[in-house]
Amino acid sequence: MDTPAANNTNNAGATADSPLSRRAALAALGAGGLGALASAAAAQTAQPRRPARDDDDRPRRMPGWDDEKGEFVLPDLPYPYDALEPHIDEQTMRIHHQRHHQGYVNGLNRALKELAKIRSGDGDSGLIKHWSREISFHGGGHINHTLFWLCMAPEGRGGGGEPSGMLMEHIRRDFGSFDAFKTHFKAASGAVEASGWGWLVYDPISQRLMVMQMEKQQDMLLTGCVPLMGVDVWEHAYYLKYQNRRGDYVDAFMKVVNWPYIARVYERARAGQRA
Ligand code: MN3
Repeated sequence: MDTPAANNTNNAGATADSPLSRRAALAALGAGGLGALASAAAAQTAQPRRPARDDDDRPRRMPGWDDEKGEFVLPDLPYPYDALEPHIDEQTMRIHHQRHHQGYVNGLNRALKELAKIRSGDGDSGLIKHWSREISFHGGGHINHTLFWLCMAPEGRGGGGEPSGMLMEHIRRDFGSFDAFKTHFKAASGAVEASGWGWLVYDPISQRLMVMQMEKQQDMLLTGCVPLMGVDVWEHAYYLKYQNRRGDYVDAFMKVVNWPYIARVYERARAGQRA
């Protein structure tokens, strides 16, 4: 199976201060929402790195989009379906990825096609609002899940443990301690009403880390914040194994968090802020 990393042979490998990374990060910070999430996903393409080149302004590739087809696509997982066992079970991962995430990809592509039809005069312009909402919902689903898979790694092989370096320093600065952050994150994620997400985000105005809730796939996230780490707390993400014990599932998620990846996303977000 191709991994997203293997598909991303055209990543720029730019340093934090190169023109390309500044542009990408600025675009993300300016766009907020889907754009910010997309940029965060692009940060994972920094592997493998090539030396930065000033004239290298080729577009950064990221999982979830097929340039040739001009469509969003389901990205491969960067690990096998059973790799997060026993914390996240294989059946949940398979259904979540192949059914739920694929559904959002399909819904997003459909909405974009319907809007293109309307623009060409071959559609019902009264449905622009409907299809725009579909983009927010399914686009949110696509980007959130693309990031979610990248936020995790098998325990002991990139997943679990604690962050290090600047990310850890700033978690301690902004939450008091890593334990206090975990308690806050678990409580916020556990308290999302109905279906939604818990996120660790970087706020570019205060230049601080924050924990936020997201309802559904797209509501309540502060515009301009860069999502760093998200946990899906829709029931489809945990019900087969954890039933109604959402807190146990969030604890399990913390055992497979890919902190090195999240630290790279954070570096990129901060580089954009300095530019
Ligand atoms: Mn989901």
